[in-house]
Amino acid sequence: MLIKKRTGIEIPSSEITPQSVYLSRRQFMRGAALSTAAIAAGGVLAACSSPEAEPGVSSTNLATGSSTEVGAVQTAMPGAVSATTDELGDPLNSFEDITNYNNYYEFSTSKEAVAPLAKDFPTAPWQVEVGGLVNKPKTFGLEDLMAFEQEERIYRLRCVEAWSMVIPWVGFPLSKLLNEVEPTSAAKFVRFETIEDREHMPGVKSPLFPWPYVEGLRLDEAMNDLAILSTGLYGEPLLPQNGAPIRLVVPWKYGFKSIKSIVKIDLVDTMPESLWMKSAPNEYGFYALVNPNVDHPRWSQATERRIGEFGRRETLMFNGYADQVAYLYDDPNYDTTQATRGGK
Ligand SMILES: Nc1nc2c(c(=O)[nH]1)N[C@H]1C(S)=C(S)[C@@H](COP(=O)(O)O)O[C@H]1N2
Ligand SMILES: [Mo]
Repeated sequence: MLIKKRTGIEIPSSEITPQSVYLSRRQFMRGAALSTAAIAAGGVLAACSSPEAEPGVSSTNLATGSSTEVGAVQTAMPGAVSATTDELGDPLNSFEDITNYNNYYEFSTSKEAVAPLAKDFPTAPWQVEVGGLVNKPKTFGLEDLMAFEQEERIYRLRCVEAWSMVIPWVGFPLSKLLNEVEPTSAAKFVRFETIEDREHMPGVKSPLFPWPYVEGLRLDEAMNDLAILSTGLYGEPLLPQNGAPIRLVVPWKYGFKSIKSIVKIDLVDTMPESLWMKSAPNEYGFYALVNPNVDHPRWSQATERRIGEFGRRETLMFNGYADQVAYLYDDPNYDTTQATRGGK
């Protein structure tokens, strides 16, 4: 995985309206993106914020040191990222794919319908209430979330439906937010909740699902550096279809764990029951670890379709992040078969 630090801006929260927070944020993202791209190319790559790729301009992947032709990659905004591939050498998915092929059941169960339906979803002002078993409960506004140093993280996203993408997220480690509220020793799990906005989300009228969307992590999983809260992608603020203004990204687990548009985070002592555990406990479990050896009851998980590619590729254990996360599941009594689907 590529981790590139970016410097955060400090906006005095008392002096700004939510709208200006958003605008400052856009400017920040663009500025940060440009300087990162210039560094990535060793000064060779001209800063470019246009959505068109510049054919033949080379950029260096900081993780692997390998060079790639920007023009050969489908990136919509090459100037806004520090690399054109993930650390395995696979190209980033295009901005177009990432923002038009979405799972977000609050809007629609059709992936292509989400973006147009979510277009006017209001993402500012926004608050995330963090509480439960903590010493310092706090409600974070957008400006508080943007005050965390924003980093670029290029991660694979593997959906349980067996498709995948490589996405250049912008965000910050979840651990930073959790440390700020100081979980007590009784806290064992983190429970996340998505907004339930009946006015703007046509899908929540569906009685088929137990809204709101809820997900959870064990506290030690949540503290792992790979778990981030994302505020953007391709150097731009998140669009509503990707979970604006703030969503979780846990790349070693199936995509449904990466809950969107979070309004509530609670530290709890028992395993939270997610929307998917309630709706289909035999198919979707709490851990949901990406595991090519454990099939979904209705399809194989051995391979996946990378969006934008022909054919299929092999699915990697923990989605290719075993070195960073395998220790979390070392317990000899731990049953990864169960962990991948239902149960503990
Ligand atoms: N609130 C909410 N979060 C959600 C979902 C959803 O329907 N509602 N879908 C999940 C699934 S199944 C996947 S694969 C990812 C997709 O994220 P993306 O659309 O940004 O690629 O979001 C996850 N987070
Ligand atoms: Mo998914």
